[in-house]
Amino acid sequence: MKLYWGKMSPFARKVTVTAHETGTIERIELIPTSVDMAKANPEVQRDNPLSKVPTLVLDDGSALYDSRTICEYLASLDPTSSLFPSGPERWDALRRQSLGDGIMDTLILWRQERLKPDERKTIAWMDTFADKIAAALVLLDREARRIAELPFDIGHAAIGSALGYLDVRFEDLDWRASAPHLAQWHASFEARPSAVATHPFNLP
Ligand SMILES: N[C@@H](CCC(=O)N[C@@H](CS)C(=O)NCC(=O)O)C(=O)O
Repeated sequence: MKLYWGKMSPFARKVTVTAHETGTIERIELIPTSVDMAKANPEVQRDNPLSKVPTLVLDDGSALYDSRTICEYLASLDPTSSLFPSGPERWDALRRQSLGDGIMDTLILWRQERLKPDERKTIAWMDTFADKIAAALVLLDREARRIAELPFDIGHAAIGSALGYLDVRFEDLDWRASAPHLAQWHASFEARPSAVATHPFNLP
C-alpha cells in the first residue's frame, strides 16, 4: 500500500499512529506529498479527486480516503485491534474522533487566516476559530481523566494528533495553561511508541 502523506498534516499523523498501533506500518510506503488548498496536486488527484492527504492507495490500485475511512480499513487488517470498539463504547470513541478531526479542521482554517496579511484577515472568523478551539479544550479538559482511563482507541489517536498540531503550529497559544488535565493525558499520548514515531519533529 502507499500513503500520500505529509509530516505536518495532523490527519496523516492520525493515520500513521493508527498504522503503528495496528502493526500495519511496515506494509505502507509513505509518499511525502505537498498539498495546497489553492492548487490541486495532480499526482494525488489521480487517486483522490479532492487532492488531500492522507490518501491510501491499496495494492490493487484502488484508493481510500479520508482519514476516518483509512483508519477503519487499517484496523480491519488487525483482528486484535480495539481501536474501533464495539457496543456502546463505539459511539463515544467515534464522537471523540469527530471532535479531534473537527479541531484539526478548525486549526487548519485558522492557520490559513493567520498567514494572510493583516488587511486580508477576516477578524470575525479568527475570533470564531479561537472561540471553538477554547470550547473544545474546556470540554476535553473536563473529560481528560476519563479519557486517560479508557483503552487507547481512535478517539485518542485523533485528539492526540490534533493537540500535537496545536503544539507545532500554534506554539503561541499555550493551550496547556487552560487545560492542565488534558495536558497530563497528552503527555502520556506523546510518550506512546506510535506517537514518538510520528511526531513531526522526530521525522526527517
Ligand atoms: N477530512 C479529511 C481532511 C484532510 C485534510 O484536510 N488534509 C489537508 C492537509 S492536513 C489537505 O490535504 N489539504 C489540501 C486541500 O485541502 O486541498 C481527512 O480526514 O483526511
